[in-house]
Order: sequence, then C-alpha cells, then structure tokens
Amino acid sequence: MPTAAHVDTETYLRDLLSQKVLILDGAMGTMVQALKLDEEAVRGERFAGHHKDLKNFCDILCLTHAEKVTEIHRQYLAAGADIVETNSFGATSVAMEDFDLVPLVRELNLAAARCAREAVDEYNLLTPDRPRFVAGSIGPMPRSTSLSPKVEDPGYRAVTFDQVSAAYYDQVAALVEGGVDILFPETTFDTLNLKACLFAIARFFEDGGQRVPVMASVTITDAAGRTLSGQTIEAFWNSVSHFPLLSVGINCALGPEQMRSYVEELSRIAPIYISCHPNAGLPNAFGGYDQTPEDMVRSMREFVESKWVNILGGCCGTTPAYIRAFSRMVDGLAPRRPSRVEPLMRLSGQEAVTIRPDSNFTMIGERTNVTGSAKFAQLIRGGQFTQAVEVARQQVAAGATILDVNMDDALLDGPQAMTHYLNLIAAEPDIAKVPIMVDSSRWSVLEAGLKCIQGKGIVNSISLKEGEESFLHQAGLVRRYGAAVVVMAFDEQGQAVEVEDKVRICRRAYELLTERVGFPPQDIIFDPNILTVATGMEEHNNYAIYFLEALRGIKEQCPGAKTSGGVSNISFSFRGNDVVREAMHSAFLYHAIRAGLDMGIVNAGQLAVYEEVPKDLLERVEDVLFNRRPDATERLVTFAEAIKDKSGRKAAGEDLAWRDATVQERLRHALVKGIDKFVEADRQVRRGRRRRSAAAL
Ligand code: THG
Repeated sequence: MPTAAHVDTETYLRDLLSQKVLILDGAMGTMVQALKLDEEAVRGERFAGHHKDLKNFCDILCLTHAEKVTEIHRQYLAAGADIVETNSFGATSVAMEDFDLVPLVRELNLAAARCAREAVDEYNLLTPDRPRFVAGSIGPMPRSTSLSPKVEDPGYRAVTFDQVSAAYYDQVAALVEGGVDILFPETTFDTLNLKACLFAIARFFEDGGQRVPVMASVTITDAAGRTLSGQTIEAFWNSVSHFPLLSVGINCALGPEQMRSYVEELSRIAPIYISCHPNAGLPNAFGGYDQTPEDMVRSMREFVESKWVNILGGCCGTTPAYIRAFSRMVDGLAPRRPSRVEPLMRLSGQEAVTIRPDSNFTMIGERTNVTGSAKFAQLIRGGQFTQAVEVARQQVAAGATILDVNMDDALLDGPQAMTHYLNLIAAEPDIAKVPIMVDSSRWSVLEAGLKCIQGKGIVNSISLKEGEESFLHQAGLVRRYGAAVVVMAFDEQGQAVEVEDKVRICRRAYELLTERVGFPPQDIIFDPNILTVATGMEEHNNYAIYFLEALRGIKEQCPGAKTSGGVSNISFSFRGNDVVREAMHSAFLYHAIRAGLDMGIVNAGQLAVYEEVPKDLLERVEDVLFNRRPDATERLVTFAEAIKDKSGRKAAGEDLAWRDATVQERLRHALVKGIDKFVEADRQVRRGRRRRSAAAL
C-alpha cells in the first residue's frame, strides 16, 4: 500500500488526514440483509450440514459468498469510501463459540481481509492518486470482562481478560496476515474488552507482527452519555490513551444528533484524529433506521465544519447512498487538526479524574486493605464480601478520590481475592466511579488487579528492589495495561531512608521509566517511604523530615512526576490513640502538601482539620515530626496518655457529643468522618420527617 514516498501506512494516513476528511464505509450488515439470503443460502455447500444456525453470523459469508462481500466493498468504494472495513466483526473465538466454529478463526479472518483487499486493490490500481485502505474490523465480543450476565451474582464474569486478549490476538494475527492496512476495534461497549484487545495488539507487534495503525471506536448507549459498562466519554478516553492510536471515535447505537455533544467532547480531550460513524438515527419500532442521507448530512456537516472529526462514515442502517452523501459533503472542507492537551495525570473509573497542578490534595482511601484494617481483613477472610464492599463505599462517600485495594494476607489467595473484590465493586456505580489503586507487594496480585479494571488505574507499587531488569519488565507491562504507577524509593540495597538515597533512587527510576520504557512523567508517582516516628529509636526521629525534604528533591529532579505516601504509617507508634494519630496525620499532611505531596493513602473521613487541632497537642506533634527537642517523643507520649485518661471518650473509640446535633448535621458529620454506625437510624428519622411533610402538602 505505501508508496515509495511514504515509509509506512501510518505516515501515509497521517499525511492524508492532515489534508482532508477521510470517509469510512457504511454498514456491512445492512447490505447483507438486503441480499435476503435465507439460512440455506448463508450456509452454502460447505456448511449445509452444520449443527448450528448460521444466518445470524454475517462474517461467515466471507467463506460461503466471498464474491458478494467483495461486491459490497466495491459499492462502498464507488460511493467514495477511503477506508472499508472487513466483514470480520464477530470473527473471534469467543464470539464464534456460539456457532461452534472456533477452529475457523484464522481462515475466516484471512478470507475477510482478502475480500476487502481485492476490492481496494482494484480501486488503487485504477486511481493510484486516490489511495484507499482496508481496516480490519474487530467487534466487541458477546461476552464482557467487566459486566456480569447474572443479576444475582455481580462478581461473576463469563470471560476473563486473558481469554479475551488471547482471542483478539488470533484475530489480529490473521487479519494482518490477510493484508489489512489498519486494525479497527470498534463498537466498544466494555472498555476492558477493548483494553484486552489493545494489549493483544501490543503483544502481537512485540512478537514481530507487522505494525499497522490502530483506530478505536466506542459506543455510547444511554442518554446520559455512558457506555454500557458505565463510563463517561472522558473516562473511556483516559482508559485507552496509553495506546498509540491513530484515531479514536464513536459509532453505532445513536444517530448523529444524539452523538453530537460526545463527539465534540472527544474532539476536545483526545489529541489524536477523531472518527465518527453513527447509525442512521435511532432504531424504530421495527428495528429499522429512519434517517435519510440528507438528514444525516445535515447533522454531520456541523461536525466537520466545527472541526470535531477527521474520519466520517456510517454504522447500522447506512448504505452506499449515505456514504456518497458524506463524501460529497466533506469535499473541499478543511480537516480538523488534533487538539493539544496538557500533560496531566488523567485517571478514570467510570468517571474521569484529572490531577491538576492546582488540584486539592488527592485522597486515596486506605481502608480496603487487609493489612491496614483488622475489620476489612476479617470480612475478606470470612468471605463476607457484601460487607467488604460497604467499606469501599464508605471511603468514597467520605471523600476518597481513588481507592487503594490490598489483599496481601498469608491466609488468602491474593490474585483470586483481588479479582473477586474488584469485580464486585465494578458493579457499584457509586464506588466504580473512582479509579482503583491496586496495592500489593506481589506482581501476580498486581497483574490480577490490572486485568479487572476498565478504567485507568494505578499500580502500587514497583521498585528497583530486584534490579533493573525486573523493574523495566514490570513497568512495560503496567504501561501496556494502561495504568499509572507508584514507584517506591527502594533499590537493590534496600529501602531508602535518608534524603539523598530517596531522591537518587527516584531519579534513577525516573530515567529508566521515561527513557527506556517510554512512561509519561505525569503517570509516575514516587513514594519516598513514610516511616514511623516516635518509636523510641533515636535514628527514627528524623524520618518525617527526611520524607518532606525528599519530596522537594524529587519534584526538582523528576519534572512532571507526582508524589504520594502512606500517611498513617507515620503514627504507628500511637496505635490505639486515634486523637494523637489523627493530629499527627493532619500536621504531617499539612507540611507534606506544602513540600509537594500530591496525593496520599489515608483513612478517608478521619482526617482532622489542621487549624482545629488543639494547640498544645499540635505543638507536641510538631516537636516530634520536626525532631525539635530531645524529649519530644516522651512529651507526646505523656500528653497522649493524659488525653486518653481525661476524656476516655474519643481515644477509647468514640466521642458522641455530635449525636446531640440535628439529624441533617448528624448525617453530614457521619459522612465526613466515615462513621456508618448511626447512618441507618438517622436516615430513617429523616425519611419519616420527609414523609410527614409530604403528607402535609
Ligand atoms: N506506600 C504505598 N502503599 C502503601 C503504604 C505506603 N500501602 C499500605 C500502607 N502503606 C498504606 N495504608 C495503610 C492502611 C492502614 C493503616 C496504615 C496504612 C493503619 N491501619 C490501622 C493500624 O494498623 O493501626 C488499622 C486499625 C484497624 O485495624 O482498623 O494505620 O506507605 N505506596
């Protein structure tokens, strides 16, 4: 395909896209339906005796009626399509299982590529100055990695990431072998399936497979602008932005009018080429589509004139007549230039989270951690997952922007517990909206977690503990799974304690990540180890200072990178005394944020306000944190015991004075402080009140 003047197809396409809007073809299914082939005709001679009906498997026509498929491609090319999609939407083992045709995956994809190749090659020979391309169509699969098909069992999955990825790998290999110019996973309704596909494509390229440009397209299924798996368009984009795509777009499900604001948004946030191939309106009562080519052109002209799209085509209900109309409409119109976006950390769950320079400190909820919470550990060990899900809900309700999940317990099967828990919380919109931080000291658990999250999450953590080779390998995989990463200041010699070591190790990791792995600086988070102070060991007295100073050094040495830490570590020596611990966390955070701490793993809902920490306590806490006097620890310990004895309330676990407030205030307090004990009772009181006032109306 590429001419001598073009190094490869990607360069060629980029060159064309800088000059004009390219036209994609219309629906294959609509054209096939018009052929009115019955079951017998679809099967042809070859599958006459097959034990499953094949009428609903449009792709099989590549084997039984290849000439008809090629003819459809020709019609789209004649109508003005620059890119035609192969008839291979359902040609993966996962989808072909339903037709008992798994052994035919390679043959079918080769045939699909050949049908399109043949038509495109004819046109390229006729008009060499008007190049046309074959895009290998890759559908979303009938089974989803992030949705349960069983209402009663939300943690269940009919297919795993590995199965999906392996199935896509085989399809991709056969499509490329068959000669496609582009790979095009489209009609994505579950981003995790798409991530598994992109993972497979990356692996295929790494294995020596021919590199071809990749386009991707998502389907918005509801009026609120979400995918079937619940993501907003921005959350979706963040999830796949790690892959060097040629273009990203929206197709199917909606007509152009209903797509309008999402196309506009995608165009604004994605700094790559944008595609759009809508249905011919929303399906009518008979499953048909009512918009005419003129109707569609009316809406889509705005997309082009507003410079929102670079590649335009049609999905369900569109035919060559539509493509001809689109092709005429874009003729002579200037193409969109990809937008510029700031290099910021952009994460997602079902919703997007952007960490900006002026963002408030980002709280990562720590309670969903079997090593960090006795209660959570007990729930997970006892298999009480429903209650364990409530812990996540509480952390998010109390302000956690990200959720740290850790299953490192000797009594647990880590990968399995991580998988099950992440699958369960994926079904809870008020939890699944936030990005996940997968926390483990074992790579197998981290990887199990990465295979469950459709959003852009964070791996916590990797380090140089086992040397460069394993560090680079793991970092490369984290990137391929599309996550950001926490790097601990740890190397072959062990954990960095002093400032110089912390900064030096982070700088070394930064260079390796950015220069050798191609990791974007904004996706790297350094954790220079928050170590426990006031332990009674003199050499621990400067631990807080070392951390704070290291933050400044890291920010200077590693431009664009973020910093984080496990805040509650600082106060382990005051276990059992929450008043003192909360004061320590609050004071430490206050200074750490000023020193450049971007985010921290904290007990969301239990952070005291710095200005509200009693002055006498604060002074003693800061004496300890800044190692301001030799007897600092002793003085704080003495003071801590005094508050415990004096009030006997909060230190012993509870201060119930807030229960005297109004129900509204009580609910707010419970939410902010993360206390779930009274919530149900308070809600009932409020509900009762609402009902009474409603009755009064
Ligand atoms: N850096 C990074 N990740 C981390 C840490 C870190 N992950 C784990 C940990 N440190 C951060 N998370 C916690 C969670 C809980 C507590 C401390 C750190 C904690 N828990 C109470 C305790 O142990 O006393 C538990 C009390 C209870 O059982 O409820 O303090 O540094 N990258």
